[in-house]
Order: sequence, then structure tokens, then C-alpha cells
Amino acid sequence: MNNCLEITECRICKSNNLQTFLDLGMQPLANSFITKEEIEKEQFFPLDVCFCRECGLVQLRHLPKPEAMFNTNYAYIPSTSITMQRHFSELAKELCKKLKLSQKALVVDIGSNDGLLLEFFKREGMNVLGIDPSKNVAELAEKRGVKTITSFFNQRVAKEIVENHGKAELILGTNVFAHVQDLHEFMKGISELLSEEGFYVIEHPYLLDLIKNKEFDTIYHEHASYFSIKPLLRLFKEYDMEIIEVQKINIHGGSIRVFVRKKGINKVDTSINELVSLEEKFGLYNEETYRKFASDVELIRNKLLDLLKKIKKDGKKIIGYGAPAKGTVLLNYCKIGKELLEYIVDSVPYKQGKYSPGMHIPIFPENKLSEDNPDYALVLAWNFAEEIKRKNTEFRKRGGKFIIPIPEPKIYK
Ligand code: JHZ
Repeated sequence: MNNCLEITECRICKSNNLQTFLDLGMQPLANSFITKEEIEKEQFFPLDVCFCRECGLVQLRHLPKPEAMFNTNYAYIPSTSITMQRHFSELAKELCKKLKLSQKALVVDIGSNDGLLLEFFKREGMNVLGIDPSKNVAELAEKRGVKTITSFFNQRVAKEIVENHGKAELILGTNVFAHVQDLHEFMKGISELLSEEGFYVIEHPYLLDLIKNKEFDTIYHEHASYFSIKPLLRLFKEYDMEIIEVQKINIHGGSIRVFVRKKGINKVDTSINELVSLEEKFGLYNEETYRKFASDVELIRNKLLDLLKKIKKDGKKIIGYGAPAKGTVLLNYCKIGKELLEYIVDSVPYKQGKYSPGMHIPIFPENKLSEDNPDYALVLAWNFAEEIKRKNTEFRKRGGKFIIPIPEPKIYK
């Protein structure tokens, strides 16, 4: 298939013992919000996911080219959420203190987006440098005073940074490692760029939460890998690095923050073995878990469709709240179109006035909700359900109800 690679070997251990367990059908790119004129040339790619029987990595079977997803118009911008602003501000403060970074230390953020996280590090007195392949977000970062290289990260870019800025005391990657298709090339770059005693700190959704909470909609083409601890241990070992600590964080439906360093510098924290035991106990390295997950996903789809159809039959109006990438997956997999969700509201200006990928539901600014006063809002950005509920007390007072789709479709009381 054009512009799409079907993998035959595991991204970490190179084994070809891969078992596909979930097929979410042909899907558009989750962040490719489109204009009316672009609808005709919209592209669809297989969205299916497999389990490596050798190292346990869960990963996508089909990969569209990275340039198709991270280009001049990347739609995800974390600054639009108060939760993310708070999260990044706390992360910067915590890391500067915990890692005892020296004043003016070089902090590099890979996938730095609009520079929000690095701005907080700059305020703490650090020397910051962002790298992001998407021109539109890199420009936003430059506007806020965060120097940004517009590029994918690899060994060549790492060498250039070392030549021009020196080695990094801290390399960050929030919601980026899972996006990386060639993990080994990326890790060669990390080895090159990281100072002898430096830290590599990453955050990404945690496979254990994804499976436990049935968050199937976080499976999309941008996310090449769905990490648990065991396969990560194996990957870092190849580069003479080790995980020294893992923290569970309550963001994006359950994520982990992983602290990595060159081998032998730090005492390895007990959190790592604890999580590996939890993973094994839960069955993350057992294929049966994934078969059960796939059948639960089908049940969610049927339940959600029944609920929405019943509400519609009663003559009520439903809209979507938030147009996150995960919303694209949910809508396309469940085949929810305009006949069920009249429109979607979203706070990101770039998405407003466009149509949702694949199902082509129009997207409006959030104030349409108070102007129009629909009966129900399906919260597609369910990871921000609390923030959304808090800021829409008027809607709820007027009798409006929120529907939360995951882990089980229900009307929020
Ligand atoms: P949000 C992102 O996924 C993208 P997405 C990325 N691929 C990734 O890895 C994951 O995160 C983890 C809107 N909204 O953050 C804004 C409101 O309208 O869940 C956003 O469009 N009102 C990097 O795209 C969307 O919802 C609000 O009050 O699934 C949320 O998208 C709030 C809080 C949000 O990311």
C-alpha cells in the first residue's frame, strides 16, 4: 500500500513472531482535520495492532510515513488545556529540583511542540533547545522565545546539536517516544546527545492502563508503540542505559514517567520491579489478555451505538465535546457520523471550521454549546472530563448531560 509500511519484525527485538490482535479498520490519520474541499482526497490506512511474542512490545502493524503525520500543520497543541499547562509547569519545577540540574544546563525537548514545557525550564534558568518536525508548532515555540530546530530527531541531528550547543544534561520527550518508528536510530541519537551523567526522561501512555481501562481510542497511527516496562528495559540495555525510576502519572488516561541514565550511575529504584510484577500479574505478557481486550472493544462500540441511537430516537440533540486524535478513532471505528453527533466543539482554533477526519462532522468553538444548548455532549476528550465538566456548569444546570464513552459508555450523573 502506498505511503504505508507493513512491519514484519518487532521494533525493539527484531523478532518476526508478531500476533495481530485488534483490527480497528481503515482509518484516516487521527489529527488530519480537513476542509470541505479536502474531503475528496482524504487518505485511509489500516489501523491494526500486534503483540510481540518475544519481547512483549505491543505495536502497530501498519505505519503511514511519519512525514504524513508530523508536517506543516500538526493539530495537537498542549497549551490549550489548563491541565497540560499545570502538568508541564510542575514537571519543570520537579525535575530541576530532583535531578539537581546545574544553572544554565542544556535541556533538550524532543517533540517540543509549541515550546510550553521548555518555557517553564527557561524560567528556572536553564538553557533550552526544542526539536520538532512540525513547522507550525515550531513557529509558535520560537514566538514564545524557545529556540527550536524543525526536524525529526536522529543520530545526525544529535551530532549537530552536540557540535553547536554541547551535550545535554537533560533530554525530555513527553508523548513522543511512542511516536517513534525507528527506535534504534532514535536511541543512537540519545546516546550521542546525553552527557555522561545526564538524564533522559520520557512520558507516554502506559499499556497497563490502556488495556485495563479499555482505552482503545489511544491506538492510532501516530502511536507506533504501546509501552510497558519489560520491553523498555530490553531496549535501553542495548544502549548501555537503564531505567532508574518509573512514576505513574494521571494524564492522558494513565501514563508513566520513565527516568533513564547511563548504566551504573544510579541505584535502580524498586518502582521498576514492582511495576513489572504488576504487569505480569495482570497478564500483559499473555496473548489471552489481548484477545479479551479486542472483544471488550467490540462491546463498547455496540453499547455506545445503542445508547446514542436511543437518545436520538427520543428526539434529543447530541454533540461531541473535544476533537482529540482519539476522538477520530472512536468515531471512525464506531461509525458515528452527523446523523448521531450534529457537531463537535473544540477549543483549538486550528480545528474550528474544519471537519473531523473520516466521519466529517463539523467542528465549532466551545461557545456554540452555550448558544445552542444541546441535550447531550459525548465527551471525546474523556481524559479532560473533569476540566470540561468544571467549565460547563451552566450547560449542566440547564439540564445538559455529558456522556463518557470509556471504559464503559455511560451518562455522567
Ligand atoms: P488531547 C494527544 O492526543 C496527541 P489527543 C498526541 N499524539 C499524544 O500522544 C496524546 O495526546 C497522548 C480539546 N479540549 O490532549 C482540545 C476542549 O475543546 O486529549 C483538544 O483538541 N476543551 C501527541 O489529541 C482535545 O480536546 C477543553 O476544555 O487525543 C484534547 O486532546 C479541553 C481540556 C480540551 O489529545
